Amino acid sequence: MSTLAIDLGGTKIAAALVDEALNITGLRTAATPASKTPEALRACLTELVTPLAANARRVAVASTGIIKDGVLTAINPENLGGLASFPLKDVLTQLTGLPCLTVNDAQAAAWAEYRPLAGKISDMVFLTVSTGVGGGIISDGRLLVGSGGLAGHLGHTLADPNGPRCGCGRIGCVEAIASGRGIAAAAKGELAGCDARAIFGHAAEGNPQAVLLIQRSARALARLIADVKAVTDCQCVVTGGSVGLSEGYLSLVKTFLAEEPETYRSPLYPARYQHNAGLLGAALLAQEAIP
Ligand code: ADP
Ligand code: BMX
Ligand code: ZN
Repeated sequence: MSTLAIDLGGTKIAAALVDEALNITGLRTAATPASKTPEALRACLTELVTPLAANARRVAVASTGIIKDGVLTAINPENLGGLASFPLKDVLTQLTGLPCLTVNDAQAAAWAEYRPLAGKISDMVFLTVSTGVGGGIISDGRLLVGSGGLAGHLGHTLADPNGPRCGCGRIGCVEAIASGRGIAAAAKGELAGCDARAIFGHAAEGNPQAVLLIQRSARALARLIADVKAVTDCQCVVTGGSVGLSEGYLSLVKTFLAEEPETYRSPLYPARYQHNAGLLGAALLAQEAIP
């Protein structure tokens, strides 16, 4: 029987049924409520999962935030409209009556993307460039979660000591510069108030400020990828998220990565499962954990 898989991001929430062969049916999406209080998120999840639950054996949630013991704790609450914490597992168990697995979204996506490569490589890093910048590390064939769930939060490493303050409290995180929110926050003048999607549109039309904002993001990501190579000796890096998968972005990152010494370069690939990597990774982990 299927898994009810949910991908909860800072901008959108997706829910679908995923079968043993990873076929996705009944995909439903909603905008993530930007509300400090948990009620709006609970209502949104109720709306999304209710039509799907009857056909599921288990629930699998890939979510933004540090996920520990089924609870979401935001490292950057600004990505969730100020929401700092949410009892994901309890809410979904109550809503569906089904057993539930919860995992960080980028960790889940890393697992989905690694599965087809298992046996060929042992070390891989997944990076999502989306509302935030998230990461998942596969080391020696295993997904690193960490004792507190923090493993792989690579968006909160340093990009620029003189950069903007990140919502996590640090100064100059990669996320504050490279993410969709980071790109939008730096926009000025005629681009002030635009979201990252609109800024990509302006860049495609040749707007010089938009082009610079996207270059700034891609350069920060390339430097992160070089750092990640030094830390993990990964055999490749896979990228996802709406910014990471947008037209031309990965080739720009590759151009900046080529400026780094060869030791720090990794082959870069777009996510094979595109925007569904988080959903599928959570479903795979739940199939393994909840027979
Ligand atoms: P989530 O963070 O909820 O997983 P996404 O991966 O869609 O969601 O990332 C959301 C961010 O991506 C927002 O900053 C949004 O403006 C930006 N975005 C959405 N679509 C595009 C696009 N086609 N090109 C570039 N950026 C995009
Ligand atoms: C943030 C952090 C990570 C998450 C990453 C990408 C929060 C709420 N989230 O760094 O846990 O993996 O964003 O999340 O602190 P997304 O919403 O962009 O997919
Ligand atoms: Zn940060």
